[in-house]
Amino acid sequence: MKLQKIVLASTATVLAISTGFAFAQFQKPEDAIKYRQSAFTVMANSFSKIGAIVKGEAPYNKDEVAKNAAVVAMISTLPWQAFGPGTEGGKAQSDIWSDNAKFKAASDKMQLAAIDLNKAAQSGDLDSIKKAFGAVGTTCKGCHDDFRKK
Ligand code: ASC
Repeated sequence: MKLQKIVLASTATVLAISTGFAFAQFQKPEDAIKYRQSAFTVMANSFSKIGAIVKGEAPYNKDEVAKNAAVVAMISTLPWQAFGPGTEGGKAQSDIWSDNAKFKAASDKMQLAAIDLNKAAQSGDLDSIKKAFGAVGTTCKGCHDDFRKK
């Protein structure tokens, strides 16, 4: 099975598992901050590679988009476990902890949009990829507006 297919099949499972409890352990708050920032960095790197294609700055290549969308879908499941109690800091706003339900809803939205982008990427239909890319970008921005320090 190709990586993308495995990711597609397993993302829903990972989502279901990770909603119930945080499974990462961090020694210090800084470790959690570093972990979540690293995950966002890796995700943004793949997302922007798709963005270059969507914006017409790079030629469309199905495998390239499929690979990067799979990375986005997989990595999108990871940062949230590193926002546990006592890990305030970095660019995270305090609302993440004071209104955690809203933060969780925003993160779920992003992960579901990333699954849609991955499906579109595996299908190879550029119009669907463009739509799904825009939808993911909206969820990134929404969360940044509400929960990330400027
Ligand atoms: C990116 C990136 C984000 C989102 C966001 C969309 O490429 O790093 O955080 O897109 O800017 O509005």
